Amino acid sequence: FLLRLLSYPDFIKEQKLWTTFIDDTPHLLQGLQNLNRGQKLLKYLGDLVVNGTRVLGQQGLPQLQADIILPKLDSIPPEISLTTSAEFGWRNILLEKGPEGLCRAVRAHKGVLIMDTTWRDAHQSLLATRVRTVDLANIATTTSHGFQNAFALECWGGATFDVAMRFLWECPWERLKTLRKLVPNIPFQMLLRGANAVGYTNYPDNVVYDFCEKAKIAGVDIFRIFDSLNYVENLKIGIDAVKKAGGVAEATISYTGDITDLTKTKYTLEYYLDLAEKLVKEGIHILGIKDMAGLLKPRAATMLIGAIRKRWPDLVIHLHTHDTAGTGVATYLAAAEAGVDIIDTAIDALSGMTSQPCMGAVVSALHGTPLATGIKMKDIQSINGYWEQMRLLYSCFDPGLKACDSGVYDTEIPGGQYTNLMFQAQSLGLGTLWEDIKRSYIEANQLCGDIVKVTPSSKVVGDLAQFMVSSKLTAKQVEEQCETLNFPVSVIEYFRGFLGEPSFGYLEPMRSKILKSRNLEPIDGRPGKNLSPINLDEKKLDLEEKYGSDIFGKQINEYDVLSSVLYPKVFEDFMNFKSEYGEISSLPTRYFLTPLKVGEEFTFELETGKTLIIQLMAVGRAMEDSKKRDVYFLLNGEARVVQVIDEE
Ligand code: 3PY
Ligand code: ZN
Repeated sequence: FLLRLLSYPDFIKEQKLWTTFIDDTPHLLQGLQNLNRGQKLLKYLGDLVVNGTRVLGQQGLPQLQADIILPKLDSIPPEISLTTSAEFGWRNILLEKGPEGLCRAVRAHKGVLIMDTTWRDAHQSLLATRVRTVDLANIATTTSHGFQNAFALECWGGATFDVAMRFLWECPWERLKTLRKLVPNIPFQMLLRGANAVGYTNYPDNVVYDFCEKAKIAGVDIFRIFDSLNYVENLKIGIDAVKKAGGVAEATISYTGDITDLTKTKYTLEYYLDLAEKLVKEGIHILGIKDMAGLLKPRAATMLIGAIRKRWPDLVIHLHTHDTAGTGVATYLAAAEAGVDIIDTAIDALSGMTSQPCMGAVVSALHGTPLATGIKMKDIQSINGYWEQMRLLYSCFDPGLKACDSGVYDTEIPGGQYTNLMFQAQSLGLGTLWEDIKRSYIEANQLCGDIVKVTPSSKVVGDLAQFMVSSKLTAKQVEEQCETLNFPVSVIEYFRGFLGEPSFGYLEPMRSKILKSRNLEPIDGRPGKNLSPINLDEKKLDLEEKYGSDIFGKQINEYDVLSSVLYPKVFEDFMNFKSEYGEISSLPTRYFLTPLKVGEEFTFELETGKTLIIQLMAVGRAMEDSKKRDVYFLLNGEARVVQVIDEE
């Protein structure tokens, strides 16, 4: 290829500058880029063959080892569903009338609206957040048609941001931009952890503002803003940042406890109404109720939604729950009767238990009533056919939860964390460990002051629970020995005040003892107000210097700057991965997770119009001195070899 390039007449005769040459001959540059990408991709596949599965946490291989069948929708001609996106949807109303106009239209709408969480929370809660962009993009156009009456698709934020880079080696921003192009008609919603953005700790305010601005530009319409302690000062920053970015601000109450239990005196109906009042005062567009652990029983939904609706007749109310105990559908039906506007469901194959309630169940339960959702059961079934395959494709990240767990009313473990903790307990192989962790989680929550548990405060409680189990400590012992115990960092940071203020304060004298014995000053008030702004322009220059440019252009853009600020180490590892293996996000998941067998061949589209046919030919022996192995492929009929270090 290089010989061909050098013999190119313009390059030789006119001694063109490389840059003009690139502009004038993009086809040649494309060829070079493909050559480079192809070789790096083979390196990834070779590595998989020699060293086995690469994605951390992968247990075994995908159960689905066949080509994916894309569904057809009865409602539209088959050729359209895969090529052209739908045009009509709630996003048109948003673009035309702005956030306030959207909210007015929602309130005027008779039925209950559905947000589909399949692309974010459902796979975060069931499949360790491992669903890749390529598998979302493949169903995106069809979804734009099938769910065009949906209020929104939740597709970004929460854990998807760091997991994309950390485990899938893909850029979260590119995911958002890709999906946005394919779904122009349905609003996109993201989960924003308030002053923690999409991280696990508070960031300087300017980072939160810049993050929201970029997220809006890249494609987010609606931002669900929550704070892991329901700390209003933190929530305010998120609300302001979203509004300044021009997004729809859905400020959120995180629900814990049980308002129907009158013996519980902390998280009462009054507590939630008071919080809602404070949020409404901030000029929010939508009020979210985030029941991250699935604790909102049907009667509680009637009480809470009923009271909010009565006090704020014009306010759009959006309810989110998890189905861990199995009461999710009943809760939604009660909420619908009480005046909720929007409810979150997941496509059937990725619903239930720690995920959202089943879309088909909710849609059919409301069908034929004045509260009908506008989504057709047939379309749900068609799109579900795709997700049934995905459930098998990602089986190696599925902890295989078999049943509901009404014990969640005591443990209060959020859906996403539940499967994570269970998966960890399973991989350590100790039979009773899971029970021990659940018991300690309840105690750890009390030690933290009986707090709202949602990322990142849930991580604090989970870390403390795991610490108690591994150190064989009771709550009493933790309290007694708190001055000397080697607590996880997250626990110390929480007690210092790094996350903000818990609604009912800390457990005393434990907090004071922890800080005093370690000579730590408490942080009062909103942590972000003490953090110096990060100079993002300077940061960009630093990164540009570090990663430079290749002949195809700069390696760093302004989105990468945020990725690096939020997750410095994860971003660095991601960039290192890319420099070794290239951009592999279009590689089909089956081959991303399964090593090829000798002789096996597959075909895929690297990018539009560029098809690769790859066959594994042979694997050489490890060289004695370097442990390297040659791995031989055919790439579009040409022999290629890559060298891989055998890490065995
Ligand atoms: C997240 O923050 O990722 C959550 O899903 C919280 O529920
Ligand atoms: Zn959730």
